[in-house]
Amino acid sequence: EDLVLQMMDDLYDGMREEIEEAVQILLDRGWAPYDVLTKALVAGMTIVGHDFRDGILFVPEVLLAANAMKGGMAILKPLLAETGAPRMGKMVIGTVKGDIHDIGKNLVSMMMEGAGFEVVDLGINNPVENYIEAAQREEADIIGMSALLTTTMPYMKIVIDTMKEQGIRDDFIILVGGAPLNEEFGQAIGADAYCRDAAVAVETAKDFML
Ligand code: B1M
Repeated sequence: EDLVLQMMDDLYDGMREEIEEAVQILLDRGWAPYDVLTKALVAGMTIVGHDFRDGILFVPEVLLAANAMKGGMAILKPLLAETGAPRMGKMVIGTVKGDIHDIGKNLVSMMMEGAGFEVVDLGINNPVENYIEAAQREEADIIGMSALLTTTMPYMKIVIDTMKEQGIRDDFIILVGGAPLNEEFGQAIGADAYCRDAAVAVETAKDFML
Protein backbone atom coordinates (compact mmCIF):
# COMPACT_ATOMS: atom_id res chain seq x y z
CA GLU A 1 0.00 0.00 0.00
CA ASP A 2 1.08 3.55 -0.72
CA LEU A 3 0.19 4.58 2.81
CA VAL A 4 2.58 2.02 4.28
CA LEU A 5 5.40 3.38 2.13
CA GLN A 6 4.47 6.88 3.23
CA MET A 7 4.57 5.71 6.85
CA MET A 8 8.07 4.36 6.40
CA ASP A 9 9.14 7.79 5.15
CA ASP A 10 7.34 9.53 7.99
CA LEU A 11 8.86 7.23 10.59
CA TYR A 12 12.27 7.86 9.09
CA ASP A 13 11.64 11.58 9.39
CA GLY A 14 10.33 11.26 12.95
CA MET A 15 6.87 12.61 12.12
CA ARG A 16 4.91 11.43 15.13
CA GLU A 17 1.55 12.99 14.31
CA GLU A 18 1.61 11.67 10.75
CA ILE A 19 2.40 8.21 12.07
CA GLU A 20 -0.43 8.37 14.57
CA GLU A 21 -2.87 9.45 11.86
CA ALA A 22 -1.73 6.76 9.46
CA VAL A 23 -2.00 4.03 12.11
CA GLN A 24 -5.58 5.12 12.66
CA ILE A 25 -6.30 5.10 8.92
CA LEU A 26 -4.97 1.56 8.51
CA LEU A 27 -7.07 0.41 11.46
CA ASP A 28 -10.12 2.11 9.93
CA ARG A 29 -9.39 0.24 6.71
CA GLY A 30 -9.66 -2.99 8.64
CA TRP A 31 -6.00 -3.80 9.17
CA ALA A 32 -5.30 -6.04 12.16
CA PRO A 33 -3.38 -4.16 14.88
CA TYR A 34 -0.59 -6.73 14.75
CA ASP A 35 -0.15 -6.18 11.01
CA VAL A 36 0.02 -2.42 11.46
CA LEU A 37 2.70 -2.97 14.08
CA THR A 38 4.87 -5.38 12.13
CA LYS A 39 4.30 -4.42 8.50
CA ALA A 40 4.42 -0.65 8.98
CA LEU A 41 6.11 0.35 12.25
CA VAL A 42 8.65 -2.41 12.79
CA ALA A 43 9.44 -2.58 9.08
CA GLY A 44 10.02 1.19 9.08
CA MET A 45 12.27 1.01 12.12
CA THR A 46 14.37 -1.65 10.40
CA ILE A 47 15.17 0.84 7.64
CA VAL A 48 16.09 3.45 10.26
CA GLY A 49 18.38 0.85 11.85
CA HIS A 50 20.22 0.20 8.61
CA ASP A 51 20.88 3.87 7.96
CA PHE A 52 21.90 4.40 11.57
CA ARG A 53 24.41 1.59 11.21
CA ASP A 54 25.71 3.02 7.97
CA GLY A 55 26.22 6.48 9.42
CA ILE A 56 23.46 8.10 7.36
CA LEU A 57 21.27 8.80 10.41
CA PHE A 58 22.51 9.95 13.82
CA VAL A 59 21.23 9.63 17.38
CA PRO A 60 18.96 12.72 17.40
CA GLU A 61 17.22 11.58 14.22
CA VAL A 62 16.86 8.04 15.47
CA LEU A 63 15.39 9.35 18.72
CA LEU A 64 12.75 11.21 16.71
CA ALA A 65 11.98 8.05 14.75
CA ALA A 66 11.70 6.13 18.02
CA ASN A 67 9.36 8.79 19.36
CA ALA A 68 7.15 8.52 16.27
CA MET A 69 7.13 4.74 16.63
CA LYS A 70 6.05 5.06 20.25
CA GLY A 71 3.18 7.31 19.17
CA GLY A 72 1.94 4.60 16.85
CA MET A 73 2.45 1.89 19.43
CA ALA A 74 0.41 3.81 21.99
CA ILE A 75 -2.62 3.63 19.69
CA LEU A 76 -2.14 -0.08 19.10
CA LYS A 77 -1.48 -1.02 22.70
CA PRO A 78 -5.07 -1.16 23.97
CA LEU A 79 -6.13 -3.04 20.85
CA LEU A 80 -3.43 -5.66 21.24
CA ALA A 81 -4.24 -6.01 24.93
CA GLU A 82 -7.95 -6.40 24.33
CA THR A 83 -8.17 -10.11 23.57
CA GLY A 84 -9.83 -11.02 26.86
CA ALA A 85 -7.45 -13.95 27.11
CA PRO A 86 -7.44 -15.77 30.45
CA ARG A 87 -4.65 -14.88 32.89
CA MET A 88 -1.57 -16.80 31.85
CA GLY A 89 1.08 -15.79 34.39
CA LYS A 90 3.20 -12.89 35.47
CA MET A 91 6.36 -11.51 33.90
CA VAL A 92 8.86 -8.94 35.08
CA ILE A 93 10.74 -7.43 32.15
CA GLY A 94 13.43 -4.81 31.69
CA THR A 95 16.35 -3.69 29.57
CA VAL A 96 19.69 -4.53 31.18
CA LYS A 97 22.16 -2.17 32.82
CA GLY A 98 23.97 0.18 30.45
CA ASP A 99 21.32 -0.16 27.78
CA ILE A 100 18.57 2.38 27.11
CA HIS A 101 16.87 0.79 24.08
CA ASP A 102 13.27 0.11 25.04
CA ILE A 103 11.13 -0.18 21.93
CA GLY A 104 11.57 -3.93 21.54
CA LYS A 105 10.96 -4.52 25.23
CA ASN A 106 7.83 -2.36 25.11
CA LEU A 107 6.59 -4.37 22.18
CA VAL A 108 7.17 -7.63 24.00
CA SER A 109 5.30 -6.22 27.02
CA MET A 110 2.36 -5.19 24.86
CA MET A 111 2.12 -8.55 23.16
CA MET A 112 2.46 -10.45 26.41
CA GLU A 113 -0.34 -8.39 27.93
CA GLY A 114 -2.40 -9.06 24.84
CA ALA A 115 -1.86 -12.77 25.37
CA GLY A 116 -3.10 -12.58 28.95
CA PHE A 117 0.12 -12.18 30.92
CA GLU A 118 0.43 -9.65 33.68
CA VAL A 119 3.55 -7.59 32.94
CA VAL A 120 5.65 -5.53 35.34
CA ASP A 121 7.88 -3.27 33.26
CA LEU A 122 11.12 -2.24 34.97
CA GLY A 123 12.12 0.14 32.19
CA ILE A 124 15.71 0.55 31.03
CA ASN A 125 19.21 0.34 32.52
CA ASN A 126 18.43 -2.30 35.15
CA PRO A 127 21.07 -3.62 37.51
CA VAL A 128 20.74 -7.19 38.73
CA GLU A 129 19.05 -6.19 42.01
CA ASN A 130 16.13 -4.66 40.13
CA TYR A 131 15.28 -7.94 38.44
CA ILE A 132 15.63 -10.03 41.58
CA GLU A 133 13.76 -7.66 43.90
CA ALA A 134 10.89 -7.17 41.48
CA ALA A 135 10.58 -10.84 40.57
CA GLN A 136 10.42 -11.85 44.23
CA ARG A 137 8.15 -8.99 45.28
CA GLU A 138 5.75 -9.62 42.41
CA GLU A 139 5.98 -13.41 42.72
CA ALA A 140 6.63 -13.46 39.00
CA ASP A 141 6.73 -16.62 36.94
CA ILE A 142 9.00 -15.18 34.30
CA ILE A 143 11.91 -12.76 34.15
CA GLY A 144 12.44 -11.17 30.73
CA MET A 145 15.64 -9.37 29.82
CA SER A 146 16.29 -7.23 26.77
CA ALA A 147 19.63 -6.00 25.38
CA LEU A 148 20.31 -4.28 22.06
CA LEU A 149 24.05 -3.78 22.34
CA THR A 150 26.83 -6.33 22.05
CA THR A 151 28.41 -4.51 25.00
CA THR A 152 25.38 -4.94 27.28
CA MET A 153 24.20 -8.44 26.41
CA PRO A 154 26.89 -10.09 28.61
CA TYR A 155 25.17 -8.44 31.58
CA MET A 156 22.39 -11.00 31.23
CA LYS A 157 24.86 -13.64 32.36
CA ILE A 158 25.68 -11.56 35.43
CA VAL A 159 22.01 -11.54 36.37
CA ILE A 160 21.67 -15.29 35.92
CA ASP A 161 24.94 -16.05 37.73
CA THR A 162 23.91 -13.85 40.65
CA MET A 163 20.63 -15.72 40.88
CA LYS A 164 22.50 -19.01 40.87
CA GLU A 165 24.75 -17.79 43.68
CA GLN A 166 21.66 -16.87 45.68
CA GLY A 167 20.09 -20.26 44.99
CA ILE A 168 17.05 -18.69 43.30
CA ARG A 169 17.82 -19.32 39.62
CA ASP A 170 15.23 -22.06 39.31
CA ASP A 171 12.48 -20.05 40.96
CA PHE A 172 11.89 -18.25 37.65
CA ILE A 173 11.72 -18.90 33.96
CA ILE A 174 14.28 -16.64 32.31
CA LEU A 175 13.64 -15.44 28.76
CA VAL A 176 16.06 -13.21 26.89
CA GLY A 177 15.83 -11.23 23.67
CA GLY A 178 17.25 -8.39 21.61
CA ALA A 179 18.66 -7.95 18.13
CA PRO A 180 22.30 -8.99 18.81
CA LEU A 181 21.39 -12.20 20.68
CA ASN A 182 20.91 -15.67 19.30
CA GLU A 183 19.97 -19.16 20.39
CA GLU A 184 23.54 -20.17 21.26
CA PHE A 185 24.04 -17.09 23.41
CA GLY A 186 20.84 -17.80 25.31
CA GLN A 187 22.01 -21.34 26.02
CA ALA A 188 25.54 -20.30 26.91
CA ILE A 189 24.42 -17.88 29.63
CA GLY A 190 21.92 -20.36 31.07
CA ALA A 191 18.65 -18.70 30.07
CA ASP A 192 15.60 -20.90 29.60
CA ALA A 193 15.07 -19.55 26.11
CA TYR A 194 16.07 -16.92 23.58
CA CYS A 195 13.12 -15.19 21.90
CA ARG A 196 13.71 -13.85 18.40
CA ASP A 197 10.77 -11.47 18.47
CA ALA A 198 7.72 -10.52 20.48
CA ALA A 199 5.51 -13.19 18.94
CA VAL A 200 8.06 -15.88 19.77
CA ALA A 201 8.32 -14.48 23.31
CA VAL A 202 4.57 -14.94 23.75
CA GLU A 203 4.60 -18.49 22.37
CA THR A 204 7.63 -19.44 24.44
CA ALA A 205 6.17 -17.99 27.62
CA LYS A 206 2.91 -19.85 27.02
CA ASP A 207 4.76 -23.13 26.51
CA PHE A 208 6.54 -22.73 29.82
CA MET A 209 3.30 -21.94 31.66
CA LEU A 210 1.53 -25.12 30.53
CO1 B1M B 1 20.81 2.21 19.14
N1 B1M B 1 21.95 0.79 18.39
N2 B1M B 1 22.39 2.97 20.03
N3 B1M B 1 19.63 3.66 19.59
N4 B1M B 1 19.58 1.51 17.90
C1 B1M B 1 21.27 -0.27 17.63
C2 B1M B 1 20.88 -1.41 18.56
C3 B1M B 1 22.39 -0.68 16.57
C4 B1M B 1 22.27 -2.13 16.09
C5 B1M B 1 22.37 0.31 15.41
C6 B1M B 1 23.35 -0.02 14.34
O1 B1M B 1 24.52 0.27 14.47
N5 B1M B 1 22.87 -0.64 13.30
C7 B1M B 1 23.69 -0.41 17.39
C8 B1M B 1 24.23 -1.59 18.21
C9 B1M B 1 25.49 -2.18 17.64
C10 B1M B 1 25.96 -3.32 18.46
O2 B1M B 1 26.02 -3.29 19.65
N6 B1M B 1 26.32 -4.38 17.78
C11 B1M B 1 23.25 0.75 18.26
C12 B1M B 1 24.14 1.67 18.89
C13 B1M B 1 25.61 1.50 18.56
C14 B1M B 1 23.69 2.68 19.78
C15 B1M B 1 24.57 3.70 20.55
C16 B1M B 1 25.84 3.13 21.18
C17 B1M B 1 24.85 4.85 19.55
C18 B1M B 1 25.77 5.93 20.08
O3 B1M B 1 25.45 6.58 21.04
N7 B1M B 1 26.89 6.03 19.44
C19 B1M B 1 23.59 4.22 21.62
C20 B1M B 1 23.63 3.36 22.92
C21 B1M B 1 22.78 3.90 24.03
C22 B1M B 1 22.67 2.93 25.19
O4 B1M B 1 21.82 2.07 25.19
N8 B1M B 1 23.55 3.05 26.17
C23 B1M B 1 22.28 4.00 20.91
C24 B1M B 1 21.17 4.81 21.10
C25 B1M B 1 19.95 4.66 20.44
C26 B1M B 1 18.80 5.67 20.53
C27 B1M B 1 18.64 6.26 21.94
C28 B1M B 1 19.04 6.78 19.55
C29 B1M B 1 17.60 4.82 20.04
C30 B1M B 1 16.81 4.10 21.17
C31 B1M B 1 15.50 4.76 21.50
C32 B1M B 1 14.65 3.88 22.37
O5 B1M B 1 14.71 2.66 22.38
N9 B1M B 1 13.81 4.52 23.13
C33 B1M B 1 18.30 3.74 19.23
C34 B1M B 1 17.63 2.92 18.27
C35 B1M B 1 16.20 3.25 17.99
C36 B1M B 1 18.31 1.85 17.61
C37 B1M B 1 17.80 0.99 16.43
C38 B1M B 1 17.86 1.87 15.18
C39 B1M B 1 16.42 0.40 16.53
C40 B1M B 1 16.15 -0.44 17.76
C41 B1M B 1 14.68 -0.77 17.80
O6 B1M B 1 13.93 -0.11 18.50
N10 B1M B 1 14.25 -1.73 16.96
C42 B1M B 1 18.88 -0.18 16.43
C43 B1M B 1 19.10 -0.79 15.07
C44 B1M B 1 18.35 -2.08 14.88
O7 B1M B 1 18.09 -2.82 15.81
N11 B1M B 1 18.01 -2.37 13.67
C45 B1M B 1 19.98 0.37 17.22
C46 B1M B 1 12.86 -2.09 16.81
C47 B1M B 1 12.47 -3.14 17.85
C48 B1M B 1 11.03 -3.53 17.66
O8 B1M B 1 13.29 -4.28 17.65
O9 B1M B 1 14.60 -3.90 19.77
O10 B1M B 1 15.25 -5.76 18.17
P1 B1M B 1 14.20 -4.93 18.78
O11 B1M B 1 13.20 -5.90 19.57
C49 B1M B 1 12.63 -7.05 19.00
C50 B1M B 1 13.45 -8.33 19.22
O12 B1M B 1 14.83 -8.10 19.35
C51 B1M B 1 12.82 -8.96 20.42
O13 B1M B 1 11.46 -8.64 20.25
C52 B1M B 1 11.34 -7.30 19.77
C53 B1M B 1 10.08 -7.19 18.97
O14 B1M B 1 9.96 -8.11 17.94
N12 B1M B 1 13.20 -8.58 21.78
C54 B1M B 1 12.90 -9.36 22.85
C55 B1M B 1 13.81 -7.46 22.24
N13 B1M B 1 13.90 -7.50 23.57
C56 B1M B 1 13.35 -8.64 23.98
C57 B1M B 1 13.19 -9.16 25.27
C58 B1M B 1 12.59 -10.39 25.40
C59 B1M B 1 12.14 -11.10 24.28
C60 B1M B 1 12.29 -10.58 22.99
O15 B1M B 1 12.45 -10.84 26.66
C61 B1M B 1 11.69 -11.94 26.90
